[in-house]
Amino acid sequence: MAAAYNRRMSMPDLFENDTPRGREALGPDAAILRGHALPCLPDLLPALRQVLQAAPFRTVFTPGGHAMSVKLSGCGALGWISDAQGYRYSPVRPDTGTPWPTMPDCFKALAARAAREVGFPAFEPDACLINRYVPGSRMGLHQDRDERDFSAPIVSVSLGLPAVFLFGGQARSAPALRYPLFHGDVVVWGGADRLRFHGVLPVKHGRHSVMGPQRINLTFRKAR
Ligand code: MD6
Ligand code: FE
Repeated sequence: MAAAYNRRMSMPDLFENDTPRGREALGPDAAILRGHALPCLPDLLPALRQVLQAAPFRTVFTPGGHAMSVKLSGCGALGWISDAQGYRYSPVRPDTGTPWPTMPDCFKALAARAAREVGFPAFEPDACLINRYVPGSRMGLHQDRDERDFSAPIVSVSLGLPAVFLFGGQARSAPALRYPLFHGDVVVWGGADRLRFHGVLPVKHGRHSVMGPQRINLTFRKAR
């Protein structure tokens, strides 16, 4: 995968596909795929609406008892939850005790295609965490490390209002670079970059023409 990174660095692959969507390397095994989700939004947005009708956004509390500024939902066999017992994945929703909505096929296909483009050809997510950021919502620097197997990447899809993504190093203290993320952008990080610290700066006020006054982030993981 390092070879692919060198190839990307020496020859930006704007024209590798017929759509000049562009790719920005964030590391040897991490990249932003600009606009990668746009072609599937006609299927994805109605499917997302159905998932959110079945499992509405909820406020989630950290193990320390603080409300997270993002609101959470999810779909797939497993959902990420947080409460006084800690962060973990659960096959049932904490509010109802019932399973999470099924992950729509177009969600899985998008995540698998994005992962493949960054060098992870066998990505089969079993969890899709859905986060809603209203203006002012943020995500502090953290590692995604509640999954059992770090050989699978994380795939993150941005919808709605723009945000600034922080991508740091393997230690919290390492400096983080700032990357703007826009509606339809997809970030993939795995391999050597899988445990890098990352976060999102407070989302600025605004109204997105399709999504309204919010940013929604879908993060796909293989939890088990
Ligand atoms: C983003 N989100 O919103 C990146 N991680 O672009 C995350 O890194 C993230 O939203 C863990 C849980 C929820 C998240
Ligand atoms: Fe994360």
